[in-house]
Amino acid sequence: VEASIPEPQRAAWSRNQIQSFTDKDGFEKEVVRHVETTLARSMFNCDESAAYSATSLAFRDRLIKDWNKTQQRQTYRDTKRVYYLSLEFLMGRALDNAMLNVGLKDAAKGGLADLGFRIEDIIGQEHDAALGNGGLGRLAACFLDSLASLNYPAWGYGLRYRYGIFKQEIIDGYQVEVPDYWLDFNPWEFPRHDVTVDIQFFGHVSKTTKDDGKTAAIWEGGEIVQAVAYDVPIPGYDTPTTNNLRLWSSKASGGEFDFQKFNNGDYESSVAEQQRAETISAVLYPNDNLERGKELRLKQQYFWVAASLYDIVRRFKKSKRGWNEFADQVAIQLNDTHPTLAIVELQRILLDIEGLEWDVAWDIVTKTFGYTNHTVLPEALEKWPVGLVQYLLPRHLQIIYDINLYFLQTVEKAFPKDRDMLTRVSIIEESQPKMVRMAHLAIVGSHKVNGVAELHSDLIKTTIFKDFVEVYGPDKFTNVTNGITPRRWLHQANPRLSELIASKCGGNGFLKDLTQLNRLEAHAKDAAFRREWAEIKYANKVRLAKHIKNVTGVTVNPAALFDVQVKRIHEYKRQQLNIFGVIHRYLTLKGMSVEERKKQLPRVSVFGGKAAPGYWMAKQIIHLINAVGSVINKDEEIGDLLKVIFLEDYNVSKAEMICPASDLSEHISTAGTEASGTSNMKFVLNGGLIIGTCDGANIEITREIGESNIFLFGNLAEDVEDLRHAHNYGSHSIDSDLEKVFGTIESGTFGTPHDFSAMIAAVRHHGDYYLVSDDFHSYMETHRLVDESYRNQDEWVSKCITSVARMGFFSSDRCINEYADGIWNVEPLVVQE
Ligand code: 4GP
Repeated sequence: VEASIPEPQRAAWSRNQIQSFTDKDGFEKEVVRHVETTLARSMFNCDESAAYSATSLAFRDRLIKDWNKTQQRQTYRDTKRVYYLSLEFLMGRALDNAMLNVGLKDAAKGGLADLGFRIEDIIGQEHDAALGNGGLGRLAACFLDSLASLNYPAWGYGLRYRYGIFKQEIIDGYQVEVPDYWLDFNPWEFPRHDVTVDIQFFGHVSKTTKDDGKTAAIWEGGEIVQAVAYDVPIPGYDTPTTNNLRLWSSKASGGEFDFQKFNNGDYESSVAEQQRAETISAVLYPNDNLERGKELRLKQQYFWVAASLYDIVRRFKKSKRGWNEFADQVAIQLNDTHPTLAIVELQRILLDIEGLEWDVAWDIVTKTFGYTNHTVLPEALEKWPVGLVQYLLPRHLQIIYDINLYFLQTVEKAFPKDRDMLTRVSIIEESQPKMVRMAHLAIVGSHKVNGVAELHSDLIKTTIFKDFVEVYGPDKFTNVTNGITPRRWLHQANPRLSELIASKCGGNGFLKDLTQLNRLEAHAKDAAFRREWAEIKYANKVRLAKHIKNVTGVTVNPAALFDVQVKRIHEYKRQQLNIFGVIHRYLTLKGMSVEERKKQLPRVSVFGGKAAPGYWMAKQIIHLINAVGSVINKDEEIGDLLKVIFLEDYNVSKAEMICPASDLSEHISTAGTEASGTSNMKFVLNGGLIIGTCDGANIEITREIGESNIFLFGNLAEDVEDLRHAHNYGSHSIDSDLEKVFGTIESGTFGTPHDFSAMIAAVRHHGDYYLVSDDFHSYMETHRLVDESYRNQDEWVSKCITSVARMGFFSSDRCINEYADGIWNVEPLVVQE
C-alpha cells in the first residue's frame, strides 16, 4: 500500500532533492563524501581501490536518478516494452562507460587528478562483469547499450552468476582455469530483496474439474527455490534513458535456513538445502558453441525464465489490460534457444493459471516471442532428454507434447502422408533416449526466427531449418546482421581515434549515427590526416607492447605488423591454421640468407582466448601456440622478425586495449561455420584491416568497405560439403608446405611431438573436417599480399581510413532498429525533459 503523502510535503521533497553533480568540483565533493561516509575511510588513506569505489558510487548516484525517471516514464506512458532474455551478458567494465554516456569523463579526470590519481588507473581497478562466454553474450551487452541509447523501453533478463567465465592462467604453456569470484564489491547492482519469485521444480500433475465443468491441470509438490532480483542500470549515450538489466539470484525459499531442522540439531542438512538452492545461479557454463546437457543447466534455464515471465506478466497486469492486448504490450526476444522454456511457461500461465483456452493462449504466445539463432554447428543445438524434462518440469513436458501434437497435425494436413517430414520437424526426436529439440520448439512458438548475418540466415533456411521454411513459408525467417556499439568499441576503447574522427565528421554525432563516418572518406588521401591517424595507431601499439612486456616478459617492436587473433579457441575458428602458418613463416625465415632476412617485414602474432575446460583439442591448440612462441621468441637469428604472443585471460577490457592496436586481425573460420562474428567489426572500426574467409559478417564487411580493403582467402561455403566428402571417400593429399610444418612439429622442435599428434592427425587422418589443408596455400599466399601491402604505408593507412568511413552499417543501433521494426514492433519512447 502506498503511503498517501500531502502535496506540500511532496513539493518540499522535490525542492530539496540532492542535485546531481555536473562538473569537476561537484564530482570531487561526491568522491570525498563517499570515501568518508559510505566507505568509512579518510582521504588520507584513500588508495586506488577506494578511489575507484567512490568514483563509481558518485556516478551510480547520478544514474539512479535517470534510472528511476526512466522507469516512471515507461510505466506512465505504458507503451509496448521489449524484453531481451539472454543467459549471458558479457558486460565488461561499467565505470568508463557510465562516465562517457553521461558526458562527464573529463570532469572525473580533472577531479581525480586533483585528488592525486590518474583516471586510467582508477578505471583499471574494476573487475570485468564476465557473465558470458563470447560473441553471444557480448552481443547482448551491445544490444542493451543500443536499446538505452535509442530510448527503447527495454529490459534485459539474465542470471546473476556468482562465478562468471573462469579466469584463464597459462602455466607451462597450458590453460589452467581459476574461478572468477567477481562480486566482492559491485557498486553497479542493486539487490531487490522485495522482488522475489518462488520457482517450483519436480512434483506431479493432477487434474481437477473447475466450476464450469472444464478440467484443469494442477502442478503440485516438489521443491521451491526463491529467485531474488538484482538490478543493473544501463545508461544510454547522451540521453537520460537508463534501462534496467534484471539478473536473478537463487536462494532457498523461506529464509536463510530451516530453523526447525536447526533446532532439532540437524544443522548440516538445513544449510545443505540452502546451498543446493544457491547452486542454481552459482556458475556460468563455460561452453561457447557447445551444449553439454547437464541437469543443473536445465534448472538454471527454467529458474531464470520462470522468474522473468512472472515479472513480465505482473508488470503487464498492472496496466489492467485484457489478455488480448498482451502481445501489443510485450515483445520477448529469445537469445538463442537457452530461454525456449519461456514459450512453454507463458502457455502454462495463460492456460493453468489464467484459465484461457488453448488456442487463445497459443495465439498470444506465438505473437509475443521471437527467436535468434546464433550457430549452425550441430554440437551447439540444444536437446534435452524427455525423461529429464518430465522429472524436473512434469507439467511443462505435457504442454510440450500438446504443442507438438497440434503442430504436427497442421503439418500433416499440409504434407499428407509425408511421414519423414513429420519425423524431421517434430519437437520430439524419436531417439534413444527421446529428446526435446529446443530449436524446433523455439521456431514453433515464435512469430519470427532470425539469423545474425546474411550468409548465416540463408544457411539456416537451407540446412538445419529447411523443413520449417516449407511448413511456414519463407517470411517467418529473416536476417538481422549483427552490430557493435560504437560507444564502447570506438569512443571508449580508442579515445584519440574517436576525437580525430570527430574533428573531420563535424563532432560526435557519428557516435549516435554511425553512417556519418562516411564523411571521413574524403580525407583518406590527405597526407597530414594520414599521419595523425598513423600516429594514433602507433601509440596504441606501444601501449599493447608495454602490456605484452609486463605480462609475458617478451619485448615486441611496435613498428612491426601486429597480427591478432583473439576469440574463443575453437577448431572451427581455426587458430590451428594460424599457428601452422606462423610455423611456416618461421621456417621460411630460417631458410633465408642474412641479407634476405634483412628485407623482411617484422611481425608480431598475437593470440588470445579461452578454451572450454572440457574441450581437449582446443587446449592442445593453446599449448602449441605457447610452445611455438617459447622457441621463436628466443631465436636470436630471427629477433624482431617474428614474435608469437599468447595473452592470457582474454576478456572485454583486454579487447578494448587490443582492438585499437591491431594492424591485421584474423577471422579465418571454415566457410559456413561462423554465424557472424562481431570482433571483425570491432577491428575494422578501430582502423585495422582483416584477413578472413568468406564467412559470416566478413562477407557483408567486404560488400561495405570494398574488396580491395580486405584480404579474403579460402574455399567458399558452397564447396565445403563436397570437399569433406572427397576427404572421406576420395584421396586426401595434404598441402606440401603444411606437411613441412607437420614435419617440424614431429621432429620435436616445439617439444614432445606426441603432445600435438592429435592436431596433426585431425588433418591427415581424420578427414580434415575444418579444411585446414585445403585453405593453407591460399592463406599463406594472402599473408604474402598483406606483407606487400603493408610496405606501402600511405596506401595501407588510406585503406584503413576508407574502411572506417564505410563501417556505418555495423552499429548495433542499426540492428536494434531492425529488430524493433521487423520483429518487435516497438517504438522509442521520446524523452521530454
Ligand atoms: C556466436 C557465434 O559463434 C558468432 O558468430 C556470432 O557473432 C555471435 O554468436 C553473436 O551472434 N555464438 C555463440 C554461441 O557465442 O555460444 O553459440
